[in-house]
Amino acid sequence: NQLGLVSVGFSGGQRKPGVEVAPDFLVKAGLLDDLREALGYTLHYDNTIHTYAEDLPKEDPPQLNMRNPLSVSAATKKISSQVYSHAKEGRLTLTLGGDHSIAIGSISGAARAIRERLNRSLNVIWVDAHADINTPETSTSGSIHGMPCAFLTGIANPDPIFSWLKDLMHEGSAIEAKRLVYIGLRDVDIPEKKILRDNNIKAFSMHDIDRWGIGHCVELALEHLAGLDRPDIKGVKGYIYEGLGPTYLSFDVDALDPMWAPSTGTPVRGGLTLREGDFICECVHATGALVGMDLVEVNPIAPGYTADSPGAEATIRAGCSLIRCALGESLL
Ligand code: DIR
Ligand code: MN
Ligand code: MN
Ligand code: MN
Repeated sequence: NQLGLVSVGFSGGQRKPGVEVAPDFLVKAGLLDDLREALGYTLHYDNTIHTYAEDLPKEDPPQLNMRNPLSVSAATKKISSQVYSHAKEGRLTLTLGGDHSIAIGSISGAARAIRERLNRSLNVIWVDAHADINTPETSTSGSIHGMPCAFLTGIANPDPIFSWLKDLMHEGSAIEAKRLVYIGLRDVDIPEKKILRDNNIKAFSMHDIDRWGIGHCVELALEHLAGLDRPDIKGVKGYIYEGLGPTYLSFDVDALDPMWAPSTGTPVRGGLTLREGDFICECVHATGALVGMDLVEVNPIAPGYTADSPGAEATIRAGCSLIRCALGESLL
């Protein structure tokens, strides 16, 4: 049970200060002791919350409708190699954000290691209120945390800002669009809806979850991914999805309803309960196919909150709970 932890204190993928302090608060809430003592992981951690300050340019004006493009590129390039170093040793990786732009790094690094070690393609389960699949052209905010899925799938051209990403790509993408599955969507921009349709990307919105229940939606999501590698096997035996390949879980805390996770940059009402979020994480853990996880967008000082406010504390506690569930807390 080897776990590689990367703490990322970076907020340049969006406009609200505060997500960069989240790893500090998650750690202070006792997360590391839980991982080591309750869950029995051997932790590989440099005890550093990386800001990549020495890599960031002094001036970073918007380019090609992206805010802080050079900073996000420099930080994610480093994150990618940090996650890769852990994953190439066969460790499960946990990346604590920071905003969701950091997934450009964590997922590209994990995908590279999985391809080199196992010669397999990485599956990604993206749990979020948002699809984060704008291209620089379709984005109305210019915030790169709304674009990671476009860069990872090759739907957005990494050149010239993320040109380093091309070295990690295989046949035009870091991850294949068919291996990306969303859960929890409810605030998807109009051009993003077209991107999802045009690329036939699997998504379970809050509407689907209301209609079919979280249990069935998670089952369908896992069946879809498992079927990509073993189309001959249909159905589920317990939680063993035969043939399910290495799978990455990228969890944006704003997937949860603001009742459970209010202290985040872009809260959207009508989200998952904490229990539904924990359930998704438990199911992914139970497959045995989880190779890495992000927990992003916890912002203890989001507008209207202070770090010691009940809303911020609830959000931090929710983040810790999601991580523990993905790493096996609920096993009996
Ligand atoms: C919006 C909001 N779709 C954008 N995105 C996110 O800025 O592109 N908010 N990710 O958390
Ligand atoms: Mn989001
Ligand atoms: Mn939005
Ligand atoms: Mn997100």
